[in-house]
Formats: sequence, C-alpha cells, structure tokens
Amino acid sequence: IPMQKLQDIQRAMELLSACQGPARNIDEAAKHRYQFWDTQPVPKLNEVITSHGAIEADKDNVRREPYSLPQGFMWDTLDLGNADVLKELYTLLNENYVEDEESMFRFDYSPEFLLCVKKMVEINFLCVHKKLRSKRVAPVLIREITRRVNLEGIFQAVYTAGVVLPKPVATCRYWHRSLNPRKLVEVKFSHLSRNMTLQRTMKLYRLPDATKTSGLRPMEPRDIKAVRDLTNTYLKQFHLAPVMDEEDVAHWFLPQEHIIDTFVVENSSGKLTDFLSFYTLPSTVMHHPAHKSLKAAYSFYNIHTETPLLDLMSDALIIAKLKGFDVFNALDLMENKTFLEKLKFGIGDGNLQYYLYNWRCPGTDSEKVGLVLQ
Ligand code: MYA
Repeated sequence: IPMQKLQDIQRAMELLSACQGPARNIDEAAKHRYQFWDTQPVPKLNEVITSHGAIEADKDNVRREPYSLPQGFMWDTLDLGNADVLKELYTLLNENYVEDEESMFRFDYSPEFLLCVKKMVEINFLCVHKKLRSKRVAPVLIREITRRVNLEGIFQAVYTAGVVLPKPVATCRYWHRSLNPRKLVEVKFSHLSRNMTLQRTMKLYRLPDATKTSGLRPMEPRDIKAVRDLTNTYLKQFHLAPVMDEEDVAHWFLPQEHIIDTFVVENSSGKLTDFLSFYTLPSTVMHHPAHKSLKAAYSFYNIHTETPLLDLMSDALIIAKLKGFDVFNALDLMENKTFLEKLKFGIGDGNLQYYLYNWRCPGTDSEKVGLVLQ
C-alpha cells in the first residue's frame, strides 16, 4: 500500500474513533484523540507522573469578555432563588443529564437539591441539551466556567465523570445494595441471580426494623463544630480530601428532607464519636408502565472513631430502608471496601473517574480517595 494511502487510512481511523464519543475505559481512551482536552492544562493519558504541582502558572490577565457563542445563544447567570428559573434548570437536567449506557435510567435531581449547589471550584452538572450534542458546545462551557473561576483568583478544580479523559487521578466504582429487590428487578435495575427466586432474594436482603448503635440520632445545628472536627481529623489519612469549615459542614451535612440525611452517635458523656450520612438522588425510570422513579440513597461521608464502620453502615442501610429508599449506593473509596461485600452490596458496571484541573500529581488508589462529590 502506498505511504499516502496508509496515512489516509490512519487518519480515517482516527476520525472514526473521534466520532465515537468519549471512551469509558483507559484502553479505549489510549487510542482516542482529545481535540479539546489536549489543549487544556491536564496531564496526558500516557504521562508518567512523579511530581506535584500546577501545570500552568496562575494568570495575571484573565480574559474579561465571555467566550462567544453560536448565533441565537447567550450566556445567562441563573438566579436559582427564582422558582421559574429553578424549574427551567430542573427540566433541562431532568431531560438531558446523566443516563446509564442502555438509556434506562436518568438522574432526577430535585429542584431543592439544585439549590444546594454552592459556588466553588468543584465542577458538576455539565449538561448540553440532547438536540445540541456533539457540536462542541461542552468545550465552550468548560472554557467559560474556567474564565469565570479564574476571575475569582482560582486556578484549580476537581470534577468526576463516567468517561475517560486526560487524566484520571483516581478510578472508583459504584456498588449497590438492594433495599427493595422486587422493584429493582421489575425495573431491570437488577436481575434475579441463578437459582434464586424473588422470595429468596427478598429474604437475602431483609434488614432489621431498628438500628443498633446506641446514641444514634439525626444531626442538629449544635453538632456542627464536633462534626467538623471529626471530619477533618478522619480525612487526613486520604490523599484526595476536602478540608471543611463550619459553613461547609452546615451546608453539606445538616439534614434536609429529600436531600441529605446525617445521623451522629453521641456517647453517654455527650461526646460525638461517629456519624453517617447519605444524600438522596432519585433516577427517572424511562420506559416502565408503572414505576416512574427509583429512589436511591448515596453514601456520603461516614466517620468512625468508636463505632465499628460495619455497624455504622449497617445502621445506614436500616435507616434508608425505613425511609423508603429502593437502593443504597456507595463508591469503593475511603474504607468502604471493608464493608461492601459483608453488607451484601453488589458491584456496579462502569467507573467514576476523578480529575483535577491544572494540577499534576501521581494517581492514587480508590482507598485513598476521601472526597465524595454529589
Ligand atoms: S460529569 C457529568 C457530565 N454530564 C453528562 O453526562 C450529562 C449528559 N451528557 C451531556 O450533557 C453531554 O454529552 C456533555 C458533553 C455535556 C457531557 N467532562 O460538546 P461536545 C468532552 C468533560 O461535542 P457533547 C460533570 O458534570 C469530550 O471528550 N469533558 O460533546 C463534570 C470532547 O473533548 P475532546 C467531556 O456530548 C464535568 C468534548 O467534550 C465530558 O455534546 C467536568 C466534546 O464536546 C465530560 N463529562 O457534550 C467538566 N464528556 O475533543 C470539566 C465529553 O477533547 C471541568 N467531554 O475529546 C474542568 C474544570 C473547569 C474549571 C477550572 C477552574 C480552574
């Protein structure tokens, strides 16, 4: 084959792989060309990293004008305090945000949940309307949010995604604990294992009616300081973790119905020794005549000093079941691998990749990740 032809074939194959959209595992991703991400301050996928530090220096002159958009579009900073605006955002995400690979379920963040989004350089909710997909709108959104964050004097960000991009700092996996196996089987979230009837499956996942840790109660505002101290001390053992102040703790942990549940353990001398927390994120069930929504609890931060983690998480499952959740999800990060199998979680498909923007550092194992993004 003449050299020119070979180059044409190679180019055609590159274009084909570029058309297939972002990869979901590292092997596929290694063959992929990243038209946008290759221009950004993130490490290359095949880079061997031994140093820690910013990839590009903080900018002195951040562009003042927003990036231009295609004709007919304009940037709009949303006032989420306005009910109509919040409804509009809710509808966009409800109809266009993250789905599983078979398009059976799609995240259904409630409007109250979206109000919890705090201004910080944790990037979440990147969403392009289905009708505008694959038109390079996402890079424009990312460049614009980068510009706006830079204007605040911040040059690093953390984000997670199901797809493989240059370059994950850690790879985590979701595990799922059935609470309502009948419904999960009906909506095909899970299926009956071989040699298992529905009756036996329901028996397998049955939970006690009451929690067993004494002193377990919902978190209250008076617990904020103690929860902050427990959290910051505990999270020191991980490589990637937040440091929280009282405002963060109040924002992320104070119980809010249908958003976040936090239960603390208070010992007989009134000291807080442990806490468990999970957030609510239902998924829309897309093609089922009877079931429209799957109620999922997601493990958040579970901090233990006295109560064994296994007991704390067993109580988290019991509470979630009593509150009517269908499934309890947890990532294999922090110390979660010590309880997942024992508490009958099953491994999910697909990974959640963790990324840092404009920060080069060696990758870390999921056990060393102490950060959960909602
Ligand atoms: S993760 C959740 C992402 N959202 C969804 O999955 C919802 C459903 N999907 C969509 O809405 C669209 O498919 C999205 C892409 C918007 C995801 N993160 O416009 P395009 C790259 C980053 O033609 P579309 C979350 O919210 C892709 O590799 N990049 O594609 C965290 C390609 O680049 P390259 C992604 O499908 C987000 C380019 O986009 C993602 O119409 C963190 C194609 O653009 C992804 N999840 O739209 C964002 N998916 O050519 C980064 C695809 O290089 C923040 N792409 O391969 C970075 C830090 C910024 C702040 C920095 C401050 C200092």
